[in-house]
Amino acid sequence: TVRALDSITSEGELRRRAIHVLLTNWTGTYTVPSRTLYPHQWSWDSAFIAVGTARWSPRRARTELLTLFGGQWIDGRVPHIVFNPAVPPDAYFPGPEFWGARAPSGARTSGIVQPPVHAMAAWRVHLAEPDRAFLRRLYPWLAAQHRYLREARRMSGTDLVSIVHPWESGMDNSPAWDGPLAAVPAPPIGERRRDLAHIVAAERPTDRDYERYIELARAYRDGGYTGATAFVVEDPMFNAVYGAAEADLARIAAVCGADPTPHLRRAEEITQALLDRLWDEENGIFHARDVVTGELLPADSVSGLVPLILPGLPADVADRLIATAVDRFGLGDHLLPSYPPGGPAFELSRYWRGPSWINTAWLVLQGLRSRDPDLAAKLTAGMMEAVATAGFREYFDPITSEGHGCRDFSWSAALLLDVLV
Ligand code: 9WN
Repeated sequence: TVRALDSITSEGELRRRAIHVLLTNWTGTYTVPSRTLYPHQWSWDSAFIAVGTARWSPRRARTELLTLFGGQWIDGRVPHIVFNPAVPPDAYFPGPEFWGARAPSGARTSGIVQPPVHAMAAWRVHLAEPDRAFLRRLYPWLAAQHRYLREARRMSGTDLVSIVHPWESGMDNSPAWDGPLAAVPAPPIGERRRDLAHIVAAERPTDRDYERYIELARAYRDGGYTGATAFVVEDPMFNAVYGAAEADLARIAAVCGADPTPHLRRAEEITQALLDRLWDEENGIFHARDVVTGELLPADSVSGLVPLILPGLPADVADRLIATAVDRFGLGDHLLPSYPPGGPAFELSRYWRGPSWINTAWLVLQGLRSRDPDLAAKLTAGMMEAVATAGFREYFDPITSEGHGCRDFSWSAALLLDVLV
């Protein structure tokens, strides 16, 4: 009983601290991912933040999502950054001047997207406190977000959507992108990086990576934010989230009195296309496909486990994915790394090349809960242990839980609140 009491007390303490981080990062209309490193509104961050915020203030969670969609473009895209006009333009690079884009609302934004977790988030916000008026308002915007992906991003002509920049994957310097990025020219960018004012270089992407990120973004911008870039990739996590979000859009449509069937059909089509195009039967994991060369990209990444969230994933595929997560990613022994510790590109503390992140753990958890409750419980315990040991850091050493990246990182706090319930 003493043990049980200890763990209850520490869960209460974790919850209190998580809410404190979210309060500190709240601006009045949305939550910054980090006051120092990321002082604007980020697209998929806001979706994760809404999921956790709904656990203590559903009203704020609704505002978070509605504010983000205030940056939506006419074509339906939800930009990966909506810039805060009150923040000095040089606080983050590349800032509003570089992107040179405005939403119809007047908000200055970037021109690329991030994984469409938003319908998943909106559904969870509604479950925390049912609010049909909120869903009715958001549904057409979510539907437009998905229409943009379907119409502008099915670049292989299949049911999968492509990303045209590593930032769109949310896993910027994943080893999966090393091959396609090697082909991108990299003119020097000078001293413009701002991230290195806050975080040691060894925990961030390299200058070579940044040169390519900027070159790809410049080329896409100069093409009017349409068409392809030199980097066109079908990513398993992006597409799995897109499929799972269609399944949640069906639920949202039903509450709004709209027809859920097109969403359900699309969720099935996306699941099938993932199986046809990205499932690597030999290695028991989903791999990204380079749409420029047509080749599957060989690096394993946690992205390749996220299709577990698809409700229609066949049981034998799910079983193999879980086995891969246990055998190669150490799921059950420690927090889920972004890249397998035994792999040739593994780095303990460099961003998306090994460290564990709370958001990808949370996504995998959504798929594990019904399929393997024991492993799901271990993963939840791993998430709690990481933040109890290191605080709400941006990412963690997968073995020791040592914290890396920025402190008081919003989605680490928000998603912890969600799993503490
Ligand atoms: C570029 C905000 C974002 C996350 C991404 C993460 C990182 C930005 C950066 O921070 O990317 O979008 O400046 O490195 O990779 O997943 O959304 O938290």
